[in-house]
Amino acid sequence: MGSAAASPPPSGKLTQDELKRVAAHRAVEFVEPGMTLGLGTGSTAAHALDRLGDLLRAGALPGVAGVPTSLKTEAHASAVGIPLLPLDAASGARIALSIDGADEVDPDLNLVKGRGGSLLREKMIEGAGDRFVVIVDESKLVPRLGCTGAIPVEVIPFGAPHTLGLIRNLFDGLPGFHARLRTVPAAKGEDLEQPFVTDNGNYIVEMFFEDGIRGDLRDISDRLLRITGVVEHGMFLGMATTVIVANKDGTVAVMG
Ligand code: ABF
Repeated sequence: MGSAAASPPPSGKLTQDELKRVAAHRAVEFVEPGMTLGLGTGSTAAHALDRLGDLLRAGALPGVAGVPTSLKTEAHASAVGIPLLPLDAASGARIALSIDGADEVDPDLNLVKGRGGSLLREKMIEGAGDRFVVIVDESKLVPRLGCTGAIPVEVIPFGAPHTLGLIRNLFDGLPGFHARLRTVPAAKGEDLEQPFVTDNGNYIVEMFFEDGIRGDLRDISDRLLRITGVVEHGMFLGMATTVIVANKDGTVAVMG
């Protein structure tokens, strides 16, 4: 994948988590005093929250506040002292910049997000802002979306097995395709796995494609969203304005 800019490698071999931190810190360099930020979810975005907290405490970013994309991020941001705002244009706080991780990034900078379960709030908040900076380590770069795991779809709990059936019908006969309801292990004392429940009280359908999803992604997106019962899906098409990739060799590529 091409890159617009690459910085020299830091010395020594970095772990995957250190690579995530490198990408996150680079993204935080885009933050300016007074900005309202979209605050992402996941282990990469967590590094950005920590860095923002440090800078805020040092007085380097006066007036910065954030809109959290999940309850977990809300708790983390509060703990590190980032002032929080709701997603509400009426507050006058337009989101200037969102920073978040991704599960996959394709060569057109389309993303799979939401394997952490927060895709709906992420899409609402990151879609509402002026700029969306995605932070990943190199392992997230893929030739096609859906290559490394599920593409999640948030559905309402009512009739979820029915909605799952309608999603399956969309890809009927496609070799290697399967879909299932995401579950969590049975709680102590319970026999059965339970559906995973999102921050919005919804369920997640996971779609799996052999070698990734092929075809017109916008058309597929439209067809998914036309299914009554589907709330949103985890393909973020044309939304990323910048992707920051921390490479195993220690270089950082800034794309977009
Ligand atoms: C969020 O966190 C999600 O949309 C994505 O599912 C995940 C990426 O996680 P990590 O940064 O922990 O790899 O951004």
